[in-house]
Amino acid sequence: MNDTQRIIEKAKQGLRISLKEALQLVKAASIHELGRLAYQIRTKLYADQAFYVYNQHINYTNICQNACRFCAYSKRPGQDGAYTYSIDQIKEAIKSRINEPIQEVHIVGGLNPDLPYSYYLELLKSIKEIRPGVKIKAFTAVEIAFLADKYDLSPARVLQELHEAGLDALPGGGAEVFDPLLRQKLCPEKISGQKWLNIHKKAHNLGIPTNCTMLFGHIETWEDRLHHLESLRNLQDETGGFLCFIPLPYQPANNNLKAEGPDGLDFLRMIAISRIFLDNIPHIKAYWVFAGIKAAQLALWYGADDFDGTIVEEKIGHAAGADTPRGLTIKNLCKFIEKAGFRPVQRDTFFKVRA
Ligand code: V47
Ligand code: SF4
Repeated sequence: MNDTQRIIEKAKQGLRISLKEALQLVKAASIHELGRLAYQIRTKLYADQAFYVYNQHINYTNICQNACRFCAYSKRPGQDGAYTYSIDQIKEAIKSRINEPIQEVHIVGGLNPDLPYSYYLELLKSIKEIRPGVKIKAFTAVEIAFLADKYDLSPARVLQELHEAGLDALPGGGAEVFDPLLRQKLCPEKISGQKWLNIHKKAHNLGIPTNCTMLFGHIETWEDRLHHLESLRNLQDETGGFLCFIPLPYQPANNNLKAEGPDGLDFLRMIAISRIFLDNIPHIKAYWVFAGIKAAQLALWYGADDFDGTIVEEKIGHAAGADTPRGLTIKNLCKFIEKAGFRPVQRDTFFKVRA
């Protein structure tokens, strides 16, 4: 048995593999070997189920004081195309879909220096008033750090106050790649990887579960990717607060980073190694909006178990050239999962399955 086979056998038995072993796997194992192993792990956990959520995205502002090089979404104040939704506009957006059984509202936006702290609290409260049963997954760790800095509050206090106003979970955005040198090239103004991790840790300690992401397929190496995954796995060992990992394939259009984005095989290898390496994070999401529907269907065979949701109004990936629909009906979402050979199972933000 060679080294690669030995690592495959180890993971198959449910034993944790090291960063070095994971590197050996992604470099030496064939796509079939990686896929088979990741599929075995996901099937042991979830059989033929593939999860999805009935959700609505709201990107409340694209005005941002940062200028991450990969971002095609953000605008400077006053720039053509800059927008901020008023609380009334957000209420209208929620009311416009009140007859649909939406389970989750996902909210993220830019770091808009003109919005008062009360805007964020009111936004959450207004949504819960209109839809008391809905779960709100809102504001990346980057937005939380921005509010804490701007209003001279601790991140824990911001999280607590938002939680009291209706925040149920944090999305996983803003993680990008944790390596400091790479981060300097990708998003020099953004909070450090360590700070991103600390804010998630604080959220977990307050009982707020979170997701986590990694932006991949640009200028990073496999070493960078696996170090990033190792940081997530270490924090999860401490807190157990991550629900889901989402590898976000880089979308190359309309931004300042000169890179191509991952091809189909790279995407599948990334999904597979995520399932194999992150033995303590329950769910791996194939985010159809960024991956494309066809690649997301395939990813279910390569370790992913979640397809995300109906979305309707995605702006971040589409600004950077994603050519997927802006949203899917529940009927089509289920059809794509079934056609891929899996059983669609509706879940909420916490991955609780609807009775
Ligand atoms: O934080 C920005 C990334 C993120 C590009 O938690 C880009 O369930 C690819 O985090 N190419 C926002 N990615 C999306 C996100 C997310 C999406 C769906 C579900 C969840 C969840 C989280 O998108 C940003 C940034 O990391 N991003 N620009 C780009 N050109
Ligand atoms: Fe701003 Fe987020 Fe875009 Fe960076 S990725 S420029 S923080 S909106």
